[in-house]
Formats: sequence, structure tokens, C-alpha cells
Amino acid sequence: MEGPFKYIKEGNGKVSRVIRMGTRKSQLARIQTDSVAGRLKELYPDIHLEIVAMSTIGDKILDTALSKIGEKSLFTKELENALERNEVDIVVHSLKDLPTSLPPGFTIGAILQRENPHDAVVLHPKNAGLTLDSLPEKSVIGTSSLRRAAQLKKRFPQLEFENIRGNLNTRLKKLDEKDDYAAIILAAAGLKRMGWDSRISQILGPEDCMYAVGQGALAVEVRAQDKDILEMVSVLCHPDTVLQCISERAFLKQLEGGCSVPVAVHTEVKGSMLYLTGAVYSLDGADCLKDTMQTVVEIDNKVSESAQECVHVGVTANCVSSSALEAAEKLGMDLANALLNKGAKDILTTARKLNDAR
Ligand code: DPM
Repeated sequence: MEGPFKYIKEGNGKVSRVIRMGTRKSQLARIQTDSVAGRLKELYPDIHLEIVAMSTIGDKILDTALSKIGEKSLFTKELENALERNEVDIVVHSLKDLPTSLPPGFTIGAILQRENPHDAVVLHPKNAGLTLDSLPEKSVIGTSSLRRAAQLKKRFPQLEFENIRGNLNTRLKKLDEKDDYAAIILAAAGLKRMGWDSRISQILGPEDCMYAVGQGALAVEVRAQDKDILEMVSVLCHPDTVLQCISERAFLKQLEGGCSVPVAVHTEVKGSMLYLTGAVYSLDGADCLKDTMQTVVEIDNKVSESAQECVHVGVTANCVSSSALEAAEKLGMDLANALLNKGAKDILTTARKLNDAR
């Protein structure tokens, strides 16, 4: 009973470890954590789970555009501190909010099956029935995502784009209760998890707006050395999603992009083929470099012997063969290198400078 972990004594005198899950206080974070807790409870009916809610820097400065805040690990730092101090054992994140390199000592122990990865249009009630194509000229669309704004500015030049901040509840309120925005753009996955599917009036396909790296997938972050917890959460892994997200994260990492750069992706697994489309944009979308590549990925259940050897872009996944993981990672790097050869670095550097100067 020594050591940093928390234990409880059960009725039969047996002592068991309490697994603590850290979460941000936002409603979406709570829902995401609760859903993973539910899955764990189903798989391990005897475990004792406790949920610990805390606020993060990101939640405290909701009024500044996300892309203007330098701190990369905005929503994750406090939670990682708690992990490090053994105050919690598991943290559930939206994968897209996790940097492509995690600080030493942490790893993503599971990536769950991806929800709809696409972006969605949520209309002001007065615009019911319209689409981005049919909204009146100069209608204002709310988004603080450089990625969404870049693609949509190019595709819908008749519309105007303005920042909108706050968590999902705040944004929906700002949309509905004021007359500032004709519509806002949000990830379909977040809206679905909040139970707001009915507000989705249009799903944006890849021809309109490709999604962010990791969008729609939940990630379970743990201490890299905590073998028991790693093994416990590894059963939550969804092999296709893991491969897709590893290729996407490798693409972003090779481009040296953070979570707020105009970079977008689209991936598909068809049989034993993994397809990755990736693109980088100037802030107004006028410059764009985009390409598609594919690779063979043999998904078998060969579990890797050493967890250390199979960490790819921060993910420890032994639910997929190491050859498939390596192929997925290489695909992302190869695609990034192809775009870098065509001048992707210049586009991203300029976009970053202009955004910082705004
Ligand atoms: C990241 C971005 C945004 C979030 C940038 C992007 C959107 C920022 C904004 C990396 N994280 O997508 O280009 O609109 O100001 C975020 C959301 C979710 C996770 C909300 C959303 C839910 C969906 C998911 C914020 N992080 O994108 O609508 O779990 O993938």
C-alpha cells in the first residue's frame, strides 16, 4: 500500500487500486471522459474509477483566439502535471488537441474509433434551410480555425469570416442570441457528443473543407512507464483509426506544424490500403499545396513485444502490427516531404508570421 497510488479496501478485505481519470471542466471534456470511463467499466466491471475535474489555461483565457496564444499545450499542461504527480492515471483528450510530440514521460495509450471527422455548418436559426452556397453575400461565418477559414475563404469568396471563441456552449449562445454570425463552423464530432446533432445543417466534405489532424478521435493519455494502465487502456484501441491518425500526425510533425496552422488532411482505409491526402494553405487559401499518397498496411493482431519500440508520434499502440504502424508513419512523412519539396515551408512560415502580426 506504499507508493504514490490510491487504493481502497473492498468489503471482502481485498485491496485494489483506484484508477483516477483527469478531465477539463468543460461539458465536452466531461462527456468525453465519461464515455471512456463507461467503456472501461464495461470491459473491467471490477475496477474503481474516480473522475477528477480541473480547469486549464485554455479554459481560463477563452476570449483570446486560440491561434494567437503561443502556449502549445494549452489544454493539456495542467492535466499532464497531475499525471506526472500521480494525482490522476488517465487523461482523455480530443486527439487533435494533443501535440505530435508529447513531453517525455507521457504517451497516448489508446486512440478510440473515430466519430465523423468532418466539419459541420451550424446556422443562425433565421437562416434555416440555407447552405454556405445559398447564404446571402457577405454573410459572416464564425470560426477561429486558420485551417477552416483558409479553405472556406477560397471555396466561398462571397462570404466573410470572423473569429469566434469560447467553448461549444458559448459559441452556440453567441450564434443564436446575437446577430453577429450567419453561421459557425464546428467539428461534427464535438456537436454529436454534446447531443446537438440536430443543429448540424451541412457536413463539409473534402472538396469544401478537409479536417484537422486527428479530428473526431479520442485519445487516452497515460504515463509511459505505467505498464498496468497502458495494458488496461490498450483494449480501447481501434486499429483503422490508429493507422489513419498516425499517418496524419506524422504528416503534421514532418511539416513542423502545431495545432493551429492551416494544415488539413483526409484519410481512408480500404482493405489493406491506407490513403492520405494532406494540404497546407496560405491564410486566405489562395496558395495551396495538396497531394495524396497511399501505402499497404497489413492489420494483424501481432502484438509488439516491447512497448518502448512501438511508440509512433506519441502513440503506443500494440493493437496493430509494428510493420503497419511504421508504414503509416512513413506515409505521413513521405507526403509531408513531397509538399516541402514544392515549397510548403514558405507557405506555413508566411501564414504564421501574418497570423502573429494580426
Ligand atoms: C484544434 C482546432 C480547433 C480545436 C483547430 C482546427 C478549432 C478551433 C476553433 C486543434 N482544436 O480544427 O483547425 O474553432 O477556434 C476542438 C474541438 C474539438 C476538439 C471543437 C471543434 C471537438 C472535436 C474533436 C478545438 N478540439 O473543432 O469544433 O474531438 O475532434
